[in-house]
Amino acid sequence: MKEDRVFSKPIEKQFEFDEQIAAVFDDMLKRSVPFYEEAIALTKRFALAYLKEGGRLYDLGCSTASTLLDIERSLTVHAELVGIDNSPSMLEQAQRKLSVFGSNIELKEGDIMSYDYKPADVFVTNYTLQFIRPPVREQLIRRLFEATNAGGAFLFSEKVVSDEKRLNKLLIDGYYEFKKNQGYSEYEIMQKREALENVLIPYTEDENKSMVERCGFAHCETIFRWGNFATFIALKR
Ligand code: GEK
Repeated sequence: MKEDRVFSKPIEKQFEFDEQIAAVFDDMLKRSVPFYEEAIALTKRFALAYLKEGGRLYDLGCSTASTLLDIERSLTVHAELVGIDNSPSMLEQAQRKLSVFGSNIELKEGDIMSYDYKPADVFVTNYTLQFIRPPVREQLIRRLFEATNAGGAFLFSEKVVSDEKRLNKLLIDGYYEFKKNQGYSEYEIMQKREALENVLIPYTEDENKSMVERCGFAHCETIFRWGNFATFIALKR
């Protein structure tokens, strides 16, 4: 796995999911998202519980398809697994992995905002809603709710903030310490923070929950939280 050193040089533009990021992406996520592997393991566990025989699961912002491959390996039913991403570089990396594993996952290049979703038992969007502009984020969730089969689930992970000022600072400090412990320098951390400014817009845990409930999901539960990262499940009755 190629090591992520993207932000060790001065940045020239806002954060983009381009070739440079895609090439180091698996390493970047493991070292930038606390408990990434555990969050994916939980996503898999809950996704499998709601995925029915002959059903369909979408992973929105599937990047290099790590989550989908993990789910496919544990499937006990016949189901269609579809990954959507609008970054051709990410999908190239994903396709390479799919070929190595002889996978049947379908990859689609497209914008998750306008994609024509077929009915599905499970929607997954891990660390991706945060990149959707707030004025249209709820629109997307509403569309996902409509496409979710009764008895289905929506699983999502997000970076979160606190609306209590001091707590929010402590959460951010804790996160930077995590990144330092993963081998990122202070310079790299600050550069990435700058590149993500106005690109990654996190909500509070409560804002995420009320958003999906406003869109029709009957219940939303936090199934994992470490500092400013959380994984949720929302159900459609
Ligand atoms: C993982 N889920 O490994 N349409 C399609 N794709 C998009 C859009 C959009 N509008 N906006 C962003 N993306 C993965 C990690 S990364 C999270 C997800 C991160 C895609 C973008 O190209 C990228 O691949 C992904 O969403 C977000 O768990 O890098 O922090």
